[in-house]
Amino acid sequence: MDCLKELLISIAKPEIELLKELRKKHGDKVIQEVTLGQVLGGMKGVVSLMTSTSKLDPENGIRFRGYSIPELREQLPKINEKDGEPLPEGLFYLMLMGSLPTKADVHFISHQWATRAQGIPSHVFDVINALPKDAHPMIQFNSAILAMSTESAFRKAYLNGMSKENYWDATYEGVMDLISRLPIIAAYIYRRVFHDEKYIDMDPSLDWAGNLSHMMGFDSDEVKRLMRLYMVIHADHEGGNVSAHATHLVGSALANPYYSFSAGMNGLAGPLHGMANQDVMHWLNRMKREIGSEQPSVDQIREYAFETLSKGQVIPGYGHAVLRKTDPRFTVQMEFAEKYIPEAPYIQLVKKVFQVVPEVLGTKGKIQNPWPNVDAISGSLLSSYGITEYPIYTVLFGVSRSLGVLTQLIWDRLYGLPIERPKSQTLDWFMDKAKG
Ligand code: CMX
Repeated sequence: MDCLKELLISIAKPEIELLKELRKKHGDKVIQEVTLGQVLGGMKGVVSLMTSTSKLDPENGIRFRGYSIPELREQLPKINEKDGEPLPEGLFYLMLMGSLPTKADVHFISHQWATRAQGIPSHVFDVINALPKDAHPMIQFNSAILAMSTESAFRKAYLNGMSKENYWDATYEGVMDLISRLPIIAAYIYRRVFHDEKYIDMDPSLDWAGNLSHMMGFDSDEVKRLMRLYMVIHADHEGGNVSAHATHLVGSALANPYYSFSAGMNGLAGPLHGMANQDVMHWLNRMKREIGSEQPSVDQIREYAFETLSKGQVIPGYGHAVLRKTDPRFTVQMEFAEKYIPEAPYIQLVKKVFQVVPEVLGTKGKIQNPWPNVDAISGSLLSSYGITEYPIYTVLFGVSRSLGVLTQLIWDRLYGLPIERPKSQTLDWFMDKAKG
């Protein structure tokens, strides 16, 4: 057993006992009343999942094992201490172990992933190549993830009579393989679709995010720095968001990590979730085209935003199911942009949109949160650094999201969480409840 796994099981054992005790002694305790409106309104605010990797506060945003994004930027190990961004390997360690890693821990994970990444079977690339080039990159990404499940250590061990106590171990092996390989898959799709199939080999001496940037064809320190930040801030958003919940739900049937993560990625591909990052770019570009200006004025943007609402459309990049303030993931990207590329035209535009859209959405009355989310700026930032092909943005989100949802899956198996099976009722049942 490698040192990471040994540490993990030693950390997990007391927690597993604690959970057993909790369920045995306090299983009958009522923790919350649930209204009919909550059930029919997407179960917002209904506590029904246990996830320790991160926690989302409506006012202050995400904290990973208690650490805010600014704290992570300060305290996680970096390649370049003076002017760098934290390594996603460090965030993975933090989410898995619950404490900050040392540089040696991060180096160990980087090395593990670079080694494991070498083993992608050739049929995975055949599967991608069998799809039309104009198939959305998320279709290609998810097909590759499913095709990789032929390698699932979990399924093989299960068929060989693996005991329940060892589910976490086989899951860990699949998760480490899967995470290590996603940058290669994402970069392969990017080069296939947008760069005439001119592929770039991985450089095993690079870190995970640096390698993604390298294999996509961006070797500057600037893009690698951006990629590390991007991979950190999109990694996790507690357990109830669509990609995390879908991964957990499918995993609860003991589906292997590839099937489970694929389910999450299908959810991420929805325009109300991860696809919003590219939709923002389409919205900005449509606005520029229709107004006939590269830099529309604040008044013109206001009018365009009202027009979008009047057509019954959403303004992508704004609003959130949990957050009630500006998303700190938006703020940190804006800080990054202000520091390095304040004059970039898309950044200028995003700032103007930010000045008026919350006010426009506020007039709608029913919206709970008119403030920008992570997607309001991420595409503009990537695009300003030369990654101008919008359909790849959700794939990059997906590569990052693997860190959180797959760490959650390892912990689901450590805790031995059961199959998820909420009760559904008919409309008549709800009508009767309303009367009674
Ligand atoms: N533009 C227009 N209308 C919006 C809106 C927006 N950006 N955000 C919310 N609304 C509307 C909702 O559609 C809903 O209208 P109906 O009652 O007619 O259905 C009403 O305002 C109330 O919604 P809410 O309770 O405030 O928000 P929800 O929890 O239902 O939805 C979200 C949250 C993110 C889906 C929604 O804000 C939205 O569609 N935003 C735009 C898409 C987006 O940016 N998604 C990315 C989110 C972050 C991520 O996962 O990556």
